[in-house]
Amino acid sequence: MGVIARYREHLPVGPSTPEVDLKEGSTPLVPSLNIGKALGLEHLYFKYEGLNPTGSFKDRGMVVAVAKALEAGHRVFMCASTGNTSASMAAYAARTGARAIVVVPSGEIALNKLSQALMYGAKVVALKGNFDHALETVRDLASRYPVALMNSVNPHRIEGQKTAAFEIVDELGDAPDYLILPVGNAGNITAYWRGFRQYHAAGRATRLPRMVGAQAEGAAPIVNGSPVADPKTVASAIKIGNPASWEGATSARDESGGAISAVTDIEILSAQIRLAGSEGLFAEPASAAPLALLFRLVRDGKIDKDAVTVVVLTGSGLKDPEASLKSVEPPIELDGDARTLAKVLKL
Ligand code: AN7
Repeated sequence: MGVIARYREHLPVGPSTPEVDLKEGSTPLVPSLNIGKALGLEHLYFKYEGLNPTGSFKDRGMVVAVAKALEAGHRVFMCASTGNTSASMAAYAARTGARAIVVVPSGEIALNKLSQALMYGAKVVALKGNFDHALETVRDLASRYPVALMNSVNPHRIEGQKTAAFEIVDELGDAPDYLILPVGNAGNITAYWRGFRQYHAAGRATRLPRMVGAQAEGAAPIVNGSPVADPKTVASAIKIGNPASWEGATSARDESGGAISAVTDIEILSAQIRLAGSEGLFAEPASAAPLALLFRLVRDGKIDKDAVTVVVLTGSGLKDPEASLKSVEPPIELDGDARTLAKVLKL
């Protein structure tokens, strides 16, 4: 079942909305076995969004945005992207026979995300400049031409993405104490907060979580309180200097009593490798930013040890292996037999 079928009554869909799905959503909430123990946290979970059909959480919002765009008669979809949005939009366009045009910052997105958009048959434009410039350009174009803008400024994207909050509450039986996630264009933190509030209002949860957002230090406009002209980080998914949903992020933070803080690239890569090596969960660098922040919050004594904490792993590690390979030992090159192999392995 996809997210529209599963959460229909909470979504802006009706009888004239076409049925679209790639069986997205319903991703696992994996309990931590080792990191939680090491940190002294009894109830640590990872919401593994990398298991969505295109490998990131973007599929949740895209399926709703695509269904609504088709309902409105659109047949050309367009977005700017740091990679995952473009992969997701291209997949749903392929599935529904629509045209996909994606604009990515030239040379700035992970190869595997680019390969997804190309394989799904999108027209890909690599635009000189950063993501913020690409988004500005696409918004300008969409205001003048008959194309459906599929970035998270499209309100249906946020509607679909809020279903991840519903799933967490459905599985835990209540909202967690902390929800920690990466913040780039800030659509997802906006969406989760809406989802938690709606479920709370509907009596499905007795409490609301504190919303904690992680930005990368070189791309931390919300933490700094002003846009970053030339954002820099190894986590290319969140290399964004002027988030479209800025207001949504600060509201989520302030209304929930949460925080948005920055972590360094070194902290991100070391959290990524620890997550993979001690939990068996490979997430892309952007998705490791919230875990890096959790390490710091625990170190600073800011997380209650018996709190229920959910870290959102927004995208699969397979999206951007190049970034991750910099922080692990390369394979051992060997020409030899079992004896030489055993010697090299010190068995
Ligand atoms: C893995 O694909 O902005 O704060 O164009 O791919 O909702 O933007 C991706 C963002 C976190 C940040 N983790 O979410 C895009 C894009 C991953 C991401 C984010 C992104 P938002």
